[in-house]
Amino acid sequence: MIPFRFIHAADLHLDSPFAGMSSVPDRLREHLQQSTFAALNHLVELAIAEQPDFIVISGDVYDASDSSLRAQLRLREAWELLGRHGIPVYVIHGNHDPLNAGRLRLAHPEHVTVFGPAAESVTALRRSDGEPVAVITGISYPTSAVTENTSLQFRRDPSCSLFHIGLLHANVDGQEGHDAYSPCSLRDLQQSGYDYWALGHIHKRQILHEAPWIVYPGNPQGRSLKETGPKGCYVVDVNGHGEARLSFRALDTVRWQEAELSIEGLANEEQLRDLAEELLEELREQASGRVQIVRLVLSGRGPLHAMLQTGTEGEELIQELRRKESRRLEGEAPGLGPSAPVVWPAGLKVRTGADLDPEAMRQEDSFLGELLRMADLAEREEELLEQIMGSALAAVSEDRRLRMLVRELGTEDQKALVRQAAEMAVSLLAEQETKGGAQR
Ligand SMILES: [Mn+2]
Repeated sequence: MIPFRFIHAADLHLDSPFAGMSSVPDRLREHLQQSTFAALNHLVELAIAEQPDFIVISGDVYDASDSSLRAQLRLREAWELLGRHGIPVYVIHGNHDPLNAGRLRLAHPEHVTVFGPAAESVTALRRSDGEPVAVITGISYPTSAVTENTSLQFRRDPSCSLFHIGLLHANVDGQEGHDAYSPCSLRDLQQSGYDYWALGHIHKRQILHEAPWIVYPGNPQGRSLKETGPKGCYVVDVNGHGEARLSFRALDTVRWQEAELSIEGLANEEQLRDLAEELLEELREQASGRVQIVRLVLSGRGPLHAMLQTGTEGEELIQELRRKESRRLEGEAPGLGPSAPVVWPAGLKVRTGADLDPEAMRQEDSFLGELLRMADLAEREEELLEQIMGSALAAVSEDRRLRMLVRELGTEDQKALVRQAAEMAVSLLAEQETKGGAQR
């Protein structure tokens, strides 16, 4: 085999609207709305710097099937720039940008290969000498919902010794939180004989298997607090033995993240606000030019827990932090670049506990002790978890839509709910006990 290099990206979702961000200042919103295009530019810059033999993009290039003219023009600009540098691109379409979409069809330049609705294969060449280095097979979504296992169409020609790359937009092993399109199993992919499955669809970066490589690069730009952490693509180097080495490269200009803050030892709201401000400043120092959108996660046990249960205190804290950040933003020169890395407090999650000693309570031969032990058990035994969820939600089970919503909850979500319910019950009941005791 001949060594070569390629870049694997997916789910660009160009021109995502960021519709849910009504509370952010206009300048920040504009920056957000440009962020999917900025990630595309970073991808092109990376390719020009790294000189891969080709790029593969595994679906959902556009966010919407009626993709804007703006998105199409920006994509064409990117294609042209790559073309000028002699870098070919191989693309499939996914559920967000299927082939039957009513969008304007700008013709693709010759160095961009777009795969059709049935699996087809092409041979990729090394740019330096035109030697064949890889077989690339791809398949695009003809419509927005593909429910058959299209991975079965990928068949390796056993007489061909070239490195085989499969481009597929699919949900492998039914991952939660994404439509079960093009459903297939890890086993299907392993048994196909392909060396590298360049997947798209799931936005969380993950390497499901090595050699054969089964890889989701994730989307190159996070779009909500559900898509946290560094986002980018993989640069893949294949050596003369057909062994691949992957290197992740961040492409995002806006980073979504959660930041944890413990209320332990805090006596009042002022202390909490001061600590939250300190945390945001720490994040600002680590920004390296990126805008950060942050959800504070309050954790730990302390006297502030009860106050945070009403919801209003937490909301006021966030409003206060936002006011401060907005003022800072207005005072800055235009542009949200390296000189003024914005850290926007987007939300608050309260995971705190009452100022109790649950460890001691767990040992108690009391109702509260029993309650805590049962919640612990539900974390380990799914049968008990189901039973608790079933009886707690019996009242709403008559409603079909509510029933469906409940069914969509993953096991982890259910465990978190039971944990939260136990915590709430214990702190309310413990409070009652204290009050009762005082009266007596
Ligand atoms: Mn997608």
